[in-house]
Amino acid sequence: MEDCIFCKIIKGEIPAAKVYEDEWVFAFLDLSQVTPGHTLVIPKDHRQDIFDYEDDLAAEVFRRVPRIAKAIKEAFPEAQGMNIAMNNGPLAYQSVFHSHIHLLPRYSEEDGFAMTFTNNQDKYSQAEFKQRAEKIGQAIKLKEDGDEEI
Ligand code: DGP
Repeated sequence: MEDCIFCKIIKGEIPAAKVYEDEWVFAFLDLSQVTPGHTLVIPKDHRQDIFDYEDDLAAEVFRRVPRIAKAIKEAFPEAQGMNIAMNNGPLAYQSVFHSHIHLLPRYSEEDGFAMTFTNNQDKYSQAEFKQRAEKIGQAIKLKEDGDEEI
């Protein structure tokens, strides 16, 4: 896609520290290096975000993530863990609109990466939980009925 920095990186028009490339994905170091080895995995075909993925592309992209994650861990044995994140939409902190998966090796609680989950468990009844789950389940079922199995 024209005017997409990540498409330009794939084409070699903008320099990047390449980690891995094959017919489906391109992986390179995130410029911000939140932690050492912070890597982005992107589909070679431009997709804006997760909502833009079809099943086959998702299978190809996501099945490569564990292999790249293990390689990062091997290259940086000091890493004690890894956060894997995908920001979808501006509200979810997406700033580059060519979808990408962040692989962030973790070294310590003070290594620069932070993520907060609020626990709202006490605010909702069992009935509300059930209703929410059914709503999502129903939407998945509608997709299955429309020939899009998951
Ligand atoms: P996000 O906020 O999830 O959309 O993350 C976008 C990331 O992309 C951000 O962590 C910085 C990185 N980034 C932006 N521009 C470039 C670039 O030109 N080269 C590289 N290597 N990374 C970039």
